[in-house]
This record gives sequence, C-alpha cells and structure tokens, in this order.
Amino acid sequence: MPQHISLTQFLIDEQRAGRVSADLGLLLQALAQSVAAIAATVSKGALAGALGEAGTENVQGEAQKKLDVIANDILIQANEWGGYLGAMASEELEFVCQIPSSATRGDYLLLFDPLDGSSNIDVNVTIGTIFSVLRNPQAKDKEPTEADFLQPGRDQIAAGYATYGPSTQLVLTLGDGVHGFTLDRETGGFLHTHPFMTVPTEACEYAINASNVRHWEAPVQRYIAELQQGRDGPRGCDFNMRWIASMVADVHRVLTRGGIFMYPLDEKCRAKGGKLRLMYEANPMAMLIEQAGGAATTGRGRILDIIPERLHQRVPVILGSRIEVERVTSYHLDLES
Ligand code: AHM
Ligand code: MG
Repeated sequence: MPQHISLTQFLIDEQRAGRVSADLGLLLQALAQSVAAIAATVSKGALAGALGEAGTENVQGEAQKKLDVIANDILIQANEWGGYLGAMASEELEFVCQIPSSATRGDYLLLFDPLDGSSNIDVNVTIGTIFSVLRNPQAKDKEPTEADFLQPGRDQIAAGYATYGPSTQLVLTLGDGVHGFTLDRETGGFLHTHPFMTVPTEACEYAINASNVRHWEAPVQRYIAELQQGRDGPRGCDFNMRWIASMVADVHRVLTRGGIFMYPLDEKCRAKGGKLRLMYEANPMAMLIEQAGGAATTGRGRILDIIPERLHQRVPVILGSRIEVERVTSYHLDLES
C-alpha cells in the first residue's frame, strides 16, 4: 500500500511554510471532522433514518431533505465554539449564523452548502459538501453582518468540497494548488492521496442538464450542438456526456479527467440570475478549478470577479478545461458584439 501523509501533517507543513495560520489549520481540521461525521451518516442511509424529506423548506423555497438538515447541524456544531470564526453562512439558513455568546469570535467567515446534490440522496448516488473561507473584516467584538460576507470570490482564503461516493474525498485549496485527501474509514483520518491536482487543458467530455436545451441561450445551444456533431462536426471529436446532477460529483470528475461543467443562464432560471449559488457553490468551485489550471466563468465574465450583492445570490456557472471554457465564452461575446 502506498504511504500518504495525513491531513494533520499536511496542515502543519503548510503552517511551517507560512501559508496557513494556526486558526485556519484548526478550522480545516474541524471541517474534516464534520465531513467524516456526515460521511458516516450518509453511508448508513436508511439505517440511520437519514433518508427522505425533513418536512421543512429552506430560504430558497426548496423542500429540505433530512440529510440537508443533519449536515447543516453537524457543520455548525463542529465550528461554532473554536474561536476561529466570526460567523457562518449556509445555503440552508436565511440569515447569518452567529457564534454563541459563550464562545469567542475569530478571524474567518465560513460559508457552506452542507449537502450538495440533494435530489440524489434517496437514490444512493454521490452527494457532497462545499465550503468557502473568507477573512472576517469585522472587529472581534462585533457581530458580522451579511455585508461582511459579500466579498468577491478572488478574496477567498480557502475553498473545498467533500464527495460522499464509493470513497469519501476531501479536496481543498489554500491558494497554492489543489490537494485531495481520502478518508480512511478504519482510522477516521484523511490521507493526502491526490497532491497538486490539475485539470487537463483539453478533454472531449461535457456535463450539462440537456433536458433544458429549449431554454438555453443561443451561445450555449451553438456550443453543445457542435459537440454533439462529433468527429464529423466542427470539433472533430466524439464528445462524451455525463450528468450526475450533484455539482460536487460532476466537478470532481472534471477536476480529475478534464472536460466542461455547465449550469448556464436559461429561460427557466433567468429571473433568479441562474441555478447555482454564488457564495456556496460557484465561488468555491471556481477557486478550485482556477487553482487546478482550469477556468470558471458565467459566460460573460470571470466568476471570481463578481461583486456579490446578496448572500443567496445565484449565477450561471461554466467551468473546467481552459480551452473549452474559453470557447463558450467567445460564443457569448460573439452574440453581444
Ligand atoms: P442543491 O444544492 O439543492 O443540491 O442544488 C444544486 C444542484 C447541483 O448539485 C447540481 O449541479 C444541480 O443542482 C442539478 O440540477 P438539475 O436538477 O437541474 O439537474
Ligand atoms: Mg448545492
């Protein structure tokens, strides 16, 4: 069996190299523990009574699954007392989640989508957790407000996700490359199995919910139509399609073997600005993909440059292999020039 260093050793090495503060190290360790706890519940499924509807709705008006609520509670309970956070924000909560008065506040803000791919929970398909870390601009004696969270994605201190699939993987960036860790279920530790992950620059694979084809804008219809013409079309390659409908799983595949992931603007989601959430999904994934050598855009501009207006803002997302993302972007620019 190959030898891998632990997440703990990785973080201590990063701390010694001056890339991680002690408090950020604590935050990432607590996130890893939360991921291990969520993974344990996910893997028990019906045995833990974790499947099915919670009977409640979140701020987006979406029906919550029991696991959405369980994962949200695990993340809050693991992170609210450590003294390293000013506050938290979750896709599942309407307002900023404050640190209890019995604990002290710290230098970072944590944002998360506790359980991404909720529609896949009950069918036993890979789901995940996505997180983003920002600096807390507020003095420690003050409660951070929503405005303190509205920082562009390029200012993220760290970002990552976990996939609960055949194995549980934790993939993170601290702004110096992308690193993947695999959970050893027997010891409960994460091992550094995937150092410096990179997105191949080109790949003949795409991910999009093709049932929305009639709602897409012209540049997306043109791009996908060209891919579907295969070897005899303008791209000269038989493109393959995959759509898991869990962003974590689709992006993890793109990060591993290249390709493009798209949830573009369409007529169904235009009024909301897009389908995916900027602060909990688009920004952390865009940072990871850029750190791995890929690109991430709305079709009209770099995701990491968006100045957020709202905590629960939605945006179009197009990310993956640089050459493909640049081509889709150029089609959008053609339309608008
Ligand atoms: P969720 O966070 O409520 O699970 O919603 C986000 C998910 C993404 O993981 C995925 O890419 C997308 O929604 C799937 O959408 P669709 O149902 O249109 O395939
Ligand atoms: Mg999600």
